[in-house]
Amino acid sequence: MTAHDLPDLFRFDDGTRVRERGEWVRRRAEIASVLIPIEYGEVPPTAPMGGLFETKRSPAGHLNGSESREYLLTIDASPRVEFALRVLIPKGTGPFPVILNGDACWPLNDKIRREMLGRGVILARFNRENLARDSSEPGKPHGVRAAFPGNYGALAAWAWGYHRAVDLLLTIPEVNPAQIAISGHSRGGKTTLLAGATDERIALVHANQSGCGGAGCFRWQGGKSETLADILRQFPYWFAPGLKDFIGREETLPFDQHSLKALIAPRPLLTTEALDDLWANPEGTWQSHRATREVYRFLGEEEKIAIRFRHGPHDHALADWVALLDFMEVQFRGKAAGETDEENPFRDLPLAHQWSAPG
Ligand code: GTR
Repeated sequence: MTAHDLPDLFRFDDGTRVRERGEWVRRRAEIASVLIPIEYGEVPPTAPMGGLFETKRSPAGHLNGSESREYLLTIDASPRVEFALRVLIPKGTGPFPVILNGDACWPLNDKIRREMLGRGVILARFNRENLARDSSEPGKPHGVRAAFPGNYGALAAWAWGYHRAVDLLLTIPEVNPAQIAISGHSRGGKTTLLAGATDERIALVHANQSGCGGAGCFRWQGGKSETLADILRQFPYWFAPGLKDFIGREETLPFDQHSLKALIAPRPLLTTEALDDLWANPEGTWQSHRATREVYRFLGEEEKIAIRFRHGPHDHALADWVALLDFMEVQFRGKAAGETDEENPFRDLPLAHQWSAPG
């Protein structure tokens, strides 16, 4: 690293070190209490489900013999928050593992759906934009922000949506409650990291090309990657308002994105990256992976963290979903891990590709 090392995950705020596994819980709480308010604002409070209505059901025989259901979930708050969850249940005898994905604002092709169903996995999708708009126009408070006013950004509101969707999934008999995985792309991947970091019912977390504010380090920017200044210029409303104070002084942040990932440990965590998607900082994501892996190692669970690279542009592509399904089979079904590609794909890059403090 040229300019600044990543903050030490094993150093308590009082300067002492985490020495035993049992002390990690306390260090984890400390990291969360610093990182979440500065970067995302608080995640809104847990709120009970007010009602659950199954609004549609297509009998088995749909895609790959699956059954499709749509639920309308309402949350008791004032005003009421509501959103739909579409669930595709594979044929066969459950309970099944689940992939929960909040990116229903974006299309998903049937090839990907078939791949999941063929592997015996439930796909549950919701549109996070029904929880908080993806827009910098302040407009009238809507969704979660209207019900729970606070100093948090859209990523926190979307993460809250994941938590409420988990509440719902836990009422569905075909769902294996110990095998709920979440997966999101780009801004949706930033969301899954935060959602997974703040809810231990989530058994496995996947972030695809999540970049700045996701799995990419602020302190390690690969060439042409998005910086804190870039992201806050365009998307300030994703984050807590105080994050802007760190523009140009990223080295003073009391955390980096390895800290967010470490909050998920020792639950399984997969990051997938596209080597041609430079804006999403695959190089800085490799660095956060290396640093977080130390925590998994310390906890004796190194095989629960993985990173996969592919060539190609920014996209939640079939290959990324396949990497997730493979990882789920290893983690949930004890399948032996295949070849891994966890070697530094950037080791031959010139140092000029690495970030140094501005000015
Ligand atoms: C970009 C943004 C990225 C990423 C991406 C996306 O414009 O700068 O941080 O989130 O959008 O969500 O597709």
